[in-house]
Amino acid sequence: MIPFPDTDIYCITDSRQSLGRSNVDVVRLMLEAGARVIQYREKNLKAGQMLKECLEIRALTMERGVCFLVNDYLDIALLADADGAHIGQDDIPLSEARGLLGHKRVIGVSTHRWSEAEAAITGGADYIGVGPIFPTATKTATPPVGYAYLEEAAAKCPIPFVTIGGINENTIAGAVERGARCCAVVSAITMSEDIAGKMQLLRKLMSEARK
Ligand code: TZP
Ligand code: MG
Repeated sequence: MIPFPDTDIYCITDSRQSLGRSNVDVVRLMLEAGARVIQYREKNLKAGQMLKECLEIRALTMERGVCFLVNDYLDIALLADADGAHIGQDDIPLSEARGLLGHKRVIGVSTHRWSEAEAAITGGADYIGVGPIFPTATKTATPPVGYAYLEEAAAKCPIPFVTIGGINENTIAGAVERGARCCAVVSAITMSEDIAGKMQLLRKLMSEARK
């Protein structure tokens, strides 16, 4: 199993926002651009199609030693032999997910406030998502939580955390200045015609904001 990496950008798929490209094609571009973690997040396709894509993505990520996580679908994560899964507050609970996935696989949990982070940390999550920080066009049930929770997580979180929600070239420096170390990005990358160029720009803005 490939462990959760220490990295700057956490790439997430979304076939509805990929300029007509398949998730597999988008992931190929993310990998060519140096992504170290990929989350397959899909709200549109049927399970059979999702599994097919995940098997292809597993092969591509395995070749490069890239951590591959599946959002929501623990069955697909297991069937595709992904490195783990990502769950939200309304998904299969962490304890049950851990029972199914075991301790060798990564489990990440979305959180929107510190009390949820504490529960995920106590429950043995490998990392947490922190957000949505900014408004986002990507489908999510939760309104933006703003900088306060990011700053709290940056100060207190003892496990890796991933900052998410409306992260793009205009917002990423502000997030890093408030303590974001790894940023999860959907549309700014999936909607880009030049995924490598966009990832390079986001990385440069992050490293400049860290100075
Ligand atoms: N969880 C919190 S915000 C979000 C998810 C999945 C969507 C982030 O998408 P984008 O396009 O990077 O704002
Ligand atoms: Mg979910």
